[in-house]
Amino acid sequence: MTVTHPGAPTLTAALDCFFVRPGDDARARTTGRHVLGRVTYGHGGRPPMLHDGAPLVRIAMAGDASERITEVWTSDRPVRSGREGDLVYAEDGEHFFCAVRIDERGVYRDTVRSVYENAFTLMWRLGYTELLRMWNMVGAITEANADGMENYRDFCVGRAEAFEAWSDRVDGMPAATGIGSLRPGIDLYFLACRTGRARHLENPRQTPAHQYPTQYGPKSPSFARATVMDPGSGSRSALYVSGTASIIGDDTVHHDDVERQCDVTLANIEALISPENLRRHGLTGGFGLADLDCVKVYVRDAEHLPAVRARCAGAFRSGTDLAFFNVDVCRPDLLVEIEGICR
Ligand code: 3EB
Repeated sequence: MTVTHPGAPTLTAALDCFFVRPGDDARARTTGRHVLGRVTYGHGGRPPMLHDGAPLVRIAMAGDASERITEVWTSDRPVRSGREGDLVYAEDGEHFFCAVRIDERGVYRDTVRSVYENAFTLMWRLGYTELLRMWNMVGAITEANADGMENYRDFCVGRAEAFEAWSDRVDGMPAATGIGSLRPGIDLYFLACRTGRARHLENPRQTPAHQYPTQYGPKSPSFARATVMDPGSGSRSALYVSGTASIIGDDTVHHDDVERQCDVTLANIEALISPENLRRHGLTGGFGLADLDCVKVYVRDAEHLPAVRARCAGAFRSGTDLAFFNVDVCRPDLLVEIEGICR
């Protein structure tokens, strides 16, 4: 969905994202730009900190079979960064990046609720009232907490309570990822923007996650299937695709068949980003799988990685920034989950 403004020069989007691998020269990609945040999907997980004037988030996502990447968010505007309690953040006047870690505990719900509410309070106070994209990495995601509830369901309760408490101010739930990590505790980071620029999309093939029946947990997951950020004048729009899995309606389909789960996941993304679906939401334009970039692929079982890599190689444009992680997915029967950004 390249939105063109007649006569305007073609500018890159104000907000940009790319992956850096060990040995890559990141400086070439940041020349003339300002870093809003760095997220290392690496071996050691640590609380977020300020590094080189920007938040640095380190999440334990790289096991033997995963790549170690750093996701770098840059802006064409100067960035101001800071800390507020446990929150580490940066802003460029249009976009807000924020990260926080929740240490391991027996039950997460109350802490998740207060961390989310603290984050909403901060972004709101700084004038960033619209959520764009959220990532939640949950350690031991399908294991039981101290009450015997799955950690993911426990997390979903606290998150839903925060969204309920803020429903008069936070307008809709954004695109998100909820995925396993390799270390106990929850790492989360998110992007927000100024009012009036975000539109949240649902997928006609899938029940909205916030309407899942209670068989999946006492509170349904608080996220949309995608969020479109309206371009500033002369910029390209971006569509943020949530973590997407082999779910039709609210059912996991093709238990124990990773290739078919991959195909359903890709078909779900294709339907979500299609011109038809954007039209359904009153938007023009649309995308295909070849437009997806900054793709992250989460695979539960290491032995499935070759098959998933092969399927993805056939689906995405060569040259797509693509990273694979060997981590648990939020339902035990989901073998793969894929996210990305269209622009
Ligand atoms: C699903 O569609 C798969 O809890 O934030 C995907 C994306 C999933 C985000 C979240 C969960 C989340 O329900 C799981």
